[in-house]
Amino acid sequence: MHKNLRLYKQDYFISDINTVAVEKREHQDPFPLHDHDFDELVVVSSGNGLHIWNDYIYPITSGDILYINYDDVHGYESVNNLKLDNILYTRETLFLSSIIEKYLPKHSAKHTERVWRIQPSYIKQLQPLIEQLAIESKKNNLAAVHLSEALFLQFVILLDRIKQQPNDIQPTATHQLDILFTVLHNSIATSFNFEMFCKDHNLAARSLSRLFKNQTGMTISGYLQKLRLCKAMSLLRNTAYSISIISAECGYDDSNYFSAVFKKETDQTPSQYRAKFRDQTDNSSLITKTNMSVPQ
Ligand code: RM4
Ligand code: NI
Repeated sequence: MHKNLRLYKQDYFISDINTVAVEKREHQDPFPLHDHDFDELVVVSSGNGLHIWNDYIYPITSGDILYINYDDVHGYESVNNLKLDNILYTRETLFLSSIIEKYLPKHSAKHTERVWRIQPSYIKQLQPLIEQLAIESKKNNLAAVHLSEALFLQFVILLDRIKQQPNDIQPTATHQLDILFTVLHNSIATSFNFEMFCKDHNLAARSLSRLFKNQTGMTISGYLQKLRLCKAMSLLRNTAYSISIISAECGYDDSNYFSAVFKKETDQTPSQYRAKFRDQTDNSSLITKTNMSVPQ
């Protein structure tokens, strides 16, 4: 295992007794992969960028709320005027832990349950609370620490309430496509059900598929198939994985079906494709299932 950058509480919290801190980023620069010895709530207020989160890459933009666990590895890339606020907290040692915990996603929750997007108008409403918290958390007396936690509690309750609210305002077309692209890119190895996706995100299926077609010239399933084949080609070139492992990594349960699709789309079988590259590559540089993780 290689070591990532690790950020420490002592560099961001005003003293040992503080349990909450605010780090505002008017311009979040690209930031290398890291973990922390504290948890982090990220509120994105404008701009956009790519958020690398463990093995996933998500486009992020205004209204995104992310709950990062201390042991998550994350970072930012391709940022564009990305503005965010980090609320750092030591989940294990909060004085108000028993109440605050009720409003935080579980440590074990999947990423998809630790990120959501709220209307930008809500972000505006939350801003004054972040400002207050920023001021309070810079004091190191016990009352200020308690007050910071009370403000943090207020913050997570409001976020939870916003999340519960029926979201009847349709996100903009760009927003909808953004969410769809993200989910598709994260569905290469798993199944994807468009109807379910639309239901979960409260989106109109017909107009979204039309939008998608206009934007990409492809159907949604055609696009996902392309993503899967690209991934398969990369695995065939760069790894020594068996065809059945590769078909599973690319979301195909049946490797015969995978091979048939591959042949239809590329005019060659997966093994023929691999052999073509194998002639030019030194086999020892290939990744085997045991010596490294799959390159993304
Ligand atoms: C960085 C970046 C990191 C955060 C630190 C405190 O700019 O936002 O994710 O952990 O600040
Ligand atoms: Ni971080």
